[in-house]
Amino acid sequence: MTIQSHDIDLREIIDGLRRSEKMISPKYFYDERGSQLFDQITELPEYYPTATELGIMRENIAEIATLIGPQASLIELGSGSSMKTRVLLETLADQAVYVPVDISEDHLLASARQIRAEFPGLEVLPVVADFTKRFALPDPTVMPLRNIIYFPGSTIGNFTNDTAHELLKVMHHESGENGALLIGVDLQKDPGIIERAYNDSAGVTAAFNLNMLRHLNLEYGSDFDLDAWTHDARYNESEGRIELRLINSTSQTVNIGQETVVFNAGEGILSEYSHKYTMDGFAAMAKKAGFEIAQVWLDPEQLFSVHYCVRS
Ligand code: AVJ
Repeated sequence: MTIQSHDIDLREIIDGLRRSEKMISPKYFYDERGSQLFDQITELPEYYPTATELGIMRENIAEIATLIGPQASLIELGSGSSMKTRVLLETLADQAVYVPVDISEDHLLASARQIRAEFPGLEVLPVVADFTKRFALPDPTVMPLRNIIYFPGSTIGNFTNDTAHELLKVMHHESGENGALLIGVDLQKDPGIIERAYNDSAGVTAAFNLNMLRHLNLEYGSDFDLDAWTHDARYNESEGRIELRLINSTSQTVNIGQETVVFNAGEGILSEYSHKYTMDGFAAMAKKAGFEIAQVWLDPEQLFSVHYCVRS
């Protein structure tokens, strides 16, 4: 990380803590330990999204590969450990380039190295970037025929309507002339199923949430008293989203950068939204950003959806 982007992040964090409801962006979950904890979340029995999406991909992979076609550049936003991508890369025989984009550098480079070893003919060009802001695409040695933006995991759910729209517009731009978007979208369902997915019995999601403060202490020199915070996750039915918070049990003053932030006992920090969509709701959002849903695949229980969107 450059000194400059570090300072910009610090400013963003402090600004979030100055709001009437204190908040920190979920992107600060993902240091090395946070990325590992997230990988553990994806293996929890209660966390249905990953296994369900993987099942949808496996079930429909031939059709997906046909839609993508040969010699494409697959640009994955928030690639993490690139688990779901393997299913794609194994089937896309004549694939030109894979561009994994992630904010967690060590994790990204390690999984890029692994993908390179597993797919020797594939050009792998990792980009360390915060994909919520515009970033430059790398230059591949052979010009791909088209760009496919891959955004699995329902990471879109982290964003409120306005910012999700902005992000979809960036993807629209980056997909280029005859490009497309392949996106995983978690669906609205029985709130009990959703709440259990974010309150797992092994406590991994709690550790993941709390790791954010540990990350801030290490990387941005804050002094959150880590023992004083607990994990809270509840489904907001009217907004159709899970809300993760860190709740403070004591009152404490936290130093961060050159500033101090006061927390009352019981006060929370909003750390994540995870929006769940209806099919129509997502289609409307995609349409506003210039995408048309050309194909959609679901699991039998209709927990999760994968959409193939083309430019309208
Ligand atoms: C990576 C944003 C899709 O919202 O389900 C999992 C993150 N947070 N458990 C999600 C997450 C807590 C996850 N996304």
